[in-house]
Amino acid sequence: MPLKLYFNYFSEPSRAVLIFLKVNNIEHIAQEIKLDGEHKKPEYTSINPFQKVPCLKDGDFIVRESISAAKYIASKCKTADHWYPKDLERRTRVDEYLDWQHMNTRTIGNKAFYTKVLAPWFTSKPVDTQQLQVDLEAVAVCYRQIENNFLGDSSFLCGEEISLADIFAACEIVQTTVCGDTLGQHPKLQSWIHRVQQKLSPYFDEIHKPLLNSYKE
Ligand SMILES: N[C@@H](CCC(=O)N[C@@H](CS)C(=O)NCC(=O)O)C(=O)O
Repeated sequence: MPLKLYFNYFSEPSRAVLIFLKVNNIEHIAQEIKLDGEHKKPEYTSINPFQKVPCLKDGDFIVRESISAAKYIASKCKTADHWYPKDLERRTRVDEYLDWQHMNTRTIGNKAFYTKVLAPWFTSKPVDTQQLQVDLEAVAVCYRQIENNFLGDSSFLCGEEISLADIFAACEIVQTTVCGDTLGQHPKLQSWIHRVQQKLSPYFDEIHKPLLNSYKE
């Protein structure tokens, strides 16, 4: 039975897991769950009581966290070693980014996306430009930390080969580009994202199309 991924195109971790499945040519069924309420209906809640996407189902086994799901896929489907290396130190570097990003790339980027896109949509009020500026400054600090503490002089976040860390990071970072020119002051990140995009071609662009077509100004 193929793996089943419940996902949404506007969800960064959903896109990361979907891209990982596709770039590894893993047989799967991808079912889009609308975030306008479908994720809270009993049918989906019985699969993921946290009412979030993504969620991975492998037969009766359900994984409700994106990073756990990606690691599960890497082990179960024996993907190429560079995605999630067996070598302890290399693997720990990948884990380190994946642990760090929850309260950094993800939380900080989400805040800017909320201010720019979601708050005006929920409240029908114009964008709070002062708040957005504060949020974008926090994004810039976070991106400098990624450049200095993860990317350094390497081609990818955890060394010379692409890993799960790059997929998750790139999906978060692309989402902030709809909030402003978040990459303008970060040429190193721009070049890195270009490399990631090429490695994940054509899936990276394909899976980001709904987001970028909806919000890019
Ligand atoms: N820690 C979870 C976070 C998942 C998450 O926050 N998903 C968001 C979309 S990106 C969601 O489903 N939001 C719906 C809601 O909160 O109502 C993971 O990485 O899988």
